[in-house]
Amino acid sequence: MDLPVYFISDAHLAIQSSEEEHQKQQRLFQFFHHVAHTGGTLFILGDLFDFYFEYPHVIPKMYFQIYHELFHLKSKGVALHFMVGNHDYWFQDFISDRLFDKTYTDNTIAEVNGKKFYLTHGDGILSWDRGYQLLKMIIRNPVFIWLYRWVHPTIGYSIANWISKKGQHYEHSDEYNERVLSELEAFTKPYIANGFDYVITGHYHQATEKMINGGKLLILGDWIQYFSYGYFNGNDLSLKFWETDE
Ligand SMILES: [Mn+2]
Repeated sequence: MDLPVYFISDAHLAIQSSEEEHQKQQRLFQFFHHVAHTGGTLFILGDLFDFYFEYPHVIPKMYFQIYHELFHLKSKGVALHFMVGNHDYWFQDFISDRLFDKTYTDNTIAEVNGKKFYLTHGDGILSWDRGYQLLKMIIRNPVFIWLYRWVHPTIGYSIANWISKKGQHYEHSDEYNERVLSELEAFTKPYIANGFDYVITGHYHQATEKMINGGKLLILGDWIQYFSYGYFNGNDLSLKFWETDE
């Protein structure tokens, strides 16, 4: 991977447009322009889209601008890596062959400049979240996906929009964040003990970096409330926050 490497996750770009959504996307695109300027690699660790479902001949049109911005980044020579999350798992070849240089459907390891990374979107890690682990099996099930693909897109997207409006609030209490952090620390320790330098995860909508036994756990935050990103310059990995005037 070319240096520097930028890591982001959880932009949850919305199906429906709104002024708030427009502001959020403008901020993300400013960051992209910065990345285009420095060059390197952009690694998106999942949930770029709040809902993405691609069909053999059809892609969702509401994300036109992000396709455009990503394609621009790519044309500037920035390498684009995308690990799909629990909101954008249902891609096809537009994502994997046209837009991104590399797409990952599962956790992966990477070695950059002699440093070892363990990369995960992060869903399904929490020990108390058995219900989610069952849901993850269903939404990744090929038969379920095959069936959903035969539902008319207008209906398919209405269902997704309904679910997305019902649920999802991403601001968590300090107490909840502490509980998540201690689980993720326990998850990270064996990797550090086995020679990894860094574990990076998204999904939890908290922006935290923590040294663990000489390695580091980085929880990426999001592009809804934190506008945070991981930055690896070849020697060190750090958590940064995008300021609009950068
Ligand atoms: Mn997620």
